[in-house]
Amino acid sequence: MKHLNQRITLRLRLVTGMLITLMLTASTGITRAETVPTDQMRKVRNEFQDKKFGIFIHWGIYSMLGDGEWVMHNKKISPEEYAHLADGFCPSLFSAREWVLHFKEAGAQYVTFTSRHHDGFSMWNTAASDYNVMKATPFGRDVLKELSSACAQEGIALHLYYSHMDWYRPEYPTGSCKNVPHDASVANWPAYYAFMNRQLTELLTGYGPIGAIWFDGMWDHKEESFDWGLDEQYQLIHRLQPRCMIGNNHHSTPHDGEDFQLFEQDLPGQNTAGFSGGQTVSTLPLESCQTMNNTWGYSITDKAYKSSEEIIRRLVRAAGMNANFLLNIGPRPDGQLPDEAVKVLEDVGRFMQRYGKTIYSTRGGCVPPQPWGVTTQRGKTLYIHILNNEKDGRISNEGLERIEGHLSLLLPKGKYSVKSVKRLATGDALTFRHEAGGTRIFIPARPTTDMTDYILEAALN
Ligand code: FHN
Repeated sequence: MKHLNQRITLRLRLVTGMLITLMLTASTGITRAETVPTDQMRKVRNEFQDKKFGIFIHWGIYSMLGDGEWVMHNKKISPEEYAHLADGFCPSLFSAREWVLHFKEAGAQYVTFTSRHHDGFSMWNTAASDYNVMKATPFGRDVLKELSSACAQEGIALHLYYSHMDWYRPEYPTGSCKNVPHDASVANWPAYYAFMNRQLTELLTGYGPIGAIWFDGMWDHKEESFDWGLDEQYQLIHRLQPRCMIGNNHHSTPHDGEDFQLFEQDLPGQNTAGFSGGQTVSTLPLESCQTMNNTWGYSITDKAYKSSEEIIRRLVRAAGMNANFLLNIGPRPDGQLPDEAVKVLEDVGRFMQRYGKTIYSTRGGCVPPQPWGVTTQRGKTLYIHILNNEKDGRISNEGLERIEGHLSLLLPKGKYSVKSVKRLATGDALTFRHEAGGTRIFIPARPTTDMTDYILEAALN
């Protein structure tokens, strides 16, 4: 009887969900991604937003050439020639556990690993193709298996990047990336689609709980007529792991069935990198992925690393815009993380240790981004992050105003009122007053030690 009741309740929920979806779609044209997720998925999405900070890993046989993950395409390397890289792939210093300990020390809560990038090489022991890290390399270890065990051991969630585009397989119908041409007559979409779904099934059945599948490469075919078969593929993923989220870096507003929205090298609403022209910010959880230097995969010459301070500020800005921050690392061909990346992880870790409570489990604050920085919020606590205090290694007052001889910032008027404000690092209470334009907070002379992010904590009524 109990089971019958449960089944009836479940059915009712399902039907109600479907009805709301249909009604919304019919009356507003909004896609399912914007409508009613299951209770379970709502919880998963919320937990994802709480995590706030993840590490992106671009690692594959391309790393051996030290020229980024697009080297096959950029250098017009034929699949036959490129495949020889696998013959020499033996990352003798690879330790999944060491990686994960570094991520954990940095305060990251999840890792997104490139299971298969555009070069078509699979970084796990897939039965769908011998072109994989276990069978085609002298290394002969299932890198993904090791990573998933290390993640499980250390409590880090595992997300998987999976490329829709493939420069290696002749069955994949070449799209806008034409540098590695294939004989169009052998392209076979049904075969390729079945191959991808076989691989996705393996990933979702053999590597423990997968937090998300992170698709990329769909932009290779922008033609309306090209049907990627997303509905069926997304259903497969949700059927195999109902708690697995789906994100797709198609550079446009989320499609039906997606659980979070991605922004590449940009914060939500921006389009400085040129990948977000076609997208509007949705109500889904948001994630901004960014590189430490200029490349995703290992580049032996790209030393243009952003400073740790700059990376921390990007993470904080993302949180202030209600987005997670996915920070990329391109490990070396020997399996180690570049020294520069390790240093950044250590520095970010120190910041998160001290100020993580202003980031984790917060949402973008009730005060939208301002010229001086951003706010994050948990319940009635508002964290005010002054991010412009450093310029060229010196204190800067950009975005702040000097009023009656004192430095101050204005929280513009909104549906909130401030009860008290203190400086987070010291607990010192700060003076503030309500003005016509909002709440003005007076900031004491700032020590040079808090230059990365000068944080105030305000209690709201
Ligand atoms: O082409 C890829 C690129 O190599 C990298 O994986 C990034 C990560 O966001 N996404 C693609 C470009 O949109």
